[in-house]
Amino acid sequence: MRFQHAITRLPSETFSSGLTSSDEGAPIFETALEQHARYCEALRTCGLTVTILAAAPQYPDSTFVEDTAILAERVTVITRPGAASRLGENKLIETAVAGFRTEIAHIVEPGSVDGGDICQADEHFFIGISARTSPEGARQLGAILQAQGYTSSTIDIRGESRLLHLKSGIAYLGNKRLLVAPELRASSQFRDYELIEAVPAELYAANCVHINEHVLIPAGYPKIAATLQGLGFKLLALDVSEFRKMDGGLSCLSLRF
Ligand code: CIR
Repeated sequence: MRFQHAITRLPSETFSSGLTSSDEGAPIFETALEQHARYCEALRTCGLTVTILAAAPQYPDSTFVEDTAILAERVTVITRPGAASRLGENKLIETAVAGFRTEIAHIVEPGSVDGGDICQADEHFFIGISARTSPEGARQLGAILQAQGYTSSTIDIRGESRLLHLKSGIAYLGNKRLLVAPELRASSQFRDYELIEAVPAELYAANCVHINEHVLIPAGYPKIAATLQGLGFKLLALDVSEFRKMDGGLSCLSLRF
C-alpha cells in the first residue's frame, strides 16, 4: 500500500515524566521539539500529508501515537494501551482518526494492545505478545483482522528484555523482506521472509520505518544504513536522541496510512 497520510502529536512539557527504562538521562524538551519538527518534515519528504496534533500534557507518553491505533487499508483499530498511565490516549487519538476513517473497531477490556507490537507485512500481521499487549488483546485484534481478510500470528517477546515492543526489534521493508534484531532471527514465523539482520550494537535501528520509496532510520547506525543503502532504499537519517531516552523509536512517533 502507498502511504498518503501521517498523524503525529507534539511532545508536551511533561514528556520527561513518561515511562522509561533508559539510563540515558532526562530528555531536553526544546531539543525534542526540534527533533519532532524534523521528523514531521521527513514524513513530508516521503510524500505524506502530516496532521500534527496538539500536545497532551496529561499524557506524557502521548507523542508516541503509534501505540494508540492501527490503520491498515481495510481496518482501523483504536487500541487499549497496556500501561495504566497511557489509558486514555486511545480516546484522544480517536477524534483525529475519525477525520479519516468511518468504521472504527476497538480493543476492549480486559484486552490490551500497544500499536508498537503490531507489524504489518502486506496482508499478514505479526502481533507481539509483550508486557503491553496481552494474549486477550492479541486475540481480539486477530479476530478484527480476520474479519477483513487479513491473516495474523503472534510472537511472544516477554522473555526479551531489550525489546519493549515487537517493533523494537523488527521492521517490514516490503517485498517479503524483514529487518530483524538478533533476538528474533530464529523465529520460525519468518521462514518465508528474507531476513536482514541488525548487529547487536545497532538494535535501536531495527526500528526503522519504510514509507513508499524511503526508509527513515535513526542517525548514528552506520552498518544498518550501509545495508539498506545497498538494497536501494532512499534513507532519511534522523536524530531522535530525546525520544530514545524515553524508550521511543522512529515508528512510534507517527501513524502512517
Ligand atoms: C512507553 O513506555 O510507553 C513510552 N515511553 C515509549 C513508547 C514507545 N512506543 C513504541 O515503541 N511503539
